[in-house]
Amino acid sequence: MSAAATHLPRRTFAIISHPDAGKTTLTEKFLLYGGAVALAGSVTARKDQRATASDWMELEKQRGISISSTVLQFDYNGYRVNLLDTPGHKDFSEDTYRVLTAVDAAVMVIDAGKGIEPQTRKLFEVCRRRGVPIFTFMNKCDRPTKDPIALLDELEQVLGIGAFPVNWPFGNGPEFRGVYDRLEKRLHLFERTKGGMREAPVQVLGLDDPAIVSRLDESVYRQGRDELEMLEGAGAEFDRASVLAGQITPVYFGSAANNFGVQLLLDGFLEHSADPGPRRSGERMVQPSDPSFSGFVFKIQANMDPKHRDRIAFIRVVSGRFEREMTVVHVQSGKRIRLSSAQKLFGQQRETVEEGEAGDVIGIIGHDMLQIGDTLADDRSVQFNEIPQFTPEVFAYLTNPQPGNSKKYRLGVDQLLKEGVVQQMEVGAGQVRTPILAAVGPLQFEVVQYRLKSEYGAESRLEMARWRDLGAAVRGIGLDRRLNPRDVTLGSPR
Ligand SMILES: Nc1nc2c(ncn2[C@@H]2O[C@H](COP(=O)(O)OP(=O)(O)OP(=O)(O)O)[C@@H](O)[C@H]2O)c(=O)[nH]1
Ligand SMILES: [Mg+2]
Repeated sequence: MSAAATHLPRRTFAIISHPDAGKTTLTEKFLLYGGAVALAGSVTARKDQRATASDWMELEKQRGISISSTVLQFDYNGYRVNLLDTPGHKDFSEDTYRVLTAVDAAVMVIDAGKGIEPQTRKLFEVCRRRGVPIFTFMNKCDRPTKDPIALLDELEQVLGIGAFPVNWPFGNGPEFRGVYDRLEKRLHLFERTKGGMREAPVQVLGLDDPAIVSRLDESVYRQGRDELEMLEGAGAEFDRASVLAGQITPVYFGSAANNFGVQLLLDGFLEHSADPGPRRSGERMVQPSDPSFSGFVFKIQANMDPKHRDRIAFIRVVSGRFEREMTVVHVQSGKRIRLSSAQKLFGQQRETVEEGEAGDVIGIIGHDMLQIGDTLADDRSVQFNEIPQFTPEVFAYLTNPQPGNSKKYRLGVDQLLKEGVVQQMEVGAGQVRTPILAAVGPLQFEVVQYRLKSEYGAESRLEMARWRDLGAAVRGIGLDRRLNPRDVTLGSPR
């Protein structure tokens, strides 16, 4: 890595939304435009057969949904981008919420045919509470959408955030031809490519260019112009300070699958979003410019690479410089540890990273004591407390049906608990304490069982705990329906 490259400004952001709005597809297209992949994953392939850089887990490929967030780092246009694709399904929202602690901005993807869906709304609220600026991508404009003006109204009415359309769609659904960039005052007309695997050819014109006639239906052109006039009449100016304060969301229209509007979004986002921000440690804010190194673990994932059965702790660097081989304090244990095996991540792929700075996400291998939420720092008085904890809503007993296989079973369960795939609690009183798995949603249990089998070769049997049974068990320690993880002995993964 050259010295110049290490001084690239950083952008660290998550892509969030309700399931299926197109986060992974958009991620893949960012990578395509960012020059990080040569061909975008098989977007037109059947859902169960696709191959994207971010949905690398076997179960994700099979189901066509994202289960676990993924980190992708690449350089583009003078920036070092740390991009985190998150799962939309609410059962995996714990993972998504943890990722939101590690980013400085979010791109919220909305299916323009559906408008704001429940999970998008929840994630938006989390971002707002954290003061994270939000950029909006109205996706799937290649299919019939809601009226664009109504979509802006929805942002304002449902989410209570001001909306500034940075670009504006020309044509709707099959007639969708392009977008007008209101800041640059240029119309971008796109052409579809087969499967959207390559960048879409684009023609950029002024709004009065006579060449438009040959490319656009008169009615599409008229309508676009009328709507633009109306927007200009409303008189709002683009104000970056309001964007960074989370009061206004810049809105971009497009179609991730067809690569329409993707580059405008990426370029606009990088230009208008914020540099890495500070994080709180007790009473003080640790600034990115602070020379001493600090960071925290926001995610742990094992077995990402079947060739190396190891676990990676994902760290967000908050301040100072990271250098390979550096020794830092693991604040929770007070021990000094050497960060020799540090990796830069690109989905499932990784390569050794020599240095990093505030905003970067780095993978650390081989320190089993690291847990989600832990702080690594030069200064042992720094301690971040970023990671939210969820109140579980579903509970299950997990048992090993193959006593001869208990070593693999135990190893797998321990690891998945450390990753926070589910939580473990103990219910009951005195001598009779039974471990029970607790999760936000039942799909988390499915992931546990699937991963136990595929990554550890361990069968398992799961039995959902009914509230009635659980009630009897938890009454012993004085709990009721409002069972809260803090009130229950957490099976220590350490
Ligand atoms: N028509 C159309 N389909 C799209 C577009 N973008 C994505 N899709 C499709 O929408 C489906 C869901 O896309 P994903 O990218 O997996 O959605 P996601 O938001 O990552 O979903 P989860 O991670 O499971 O929450 C896929 O079948 C995509 O091909 C688009 O611009 N137009
Ligand atoms: Mg996804």
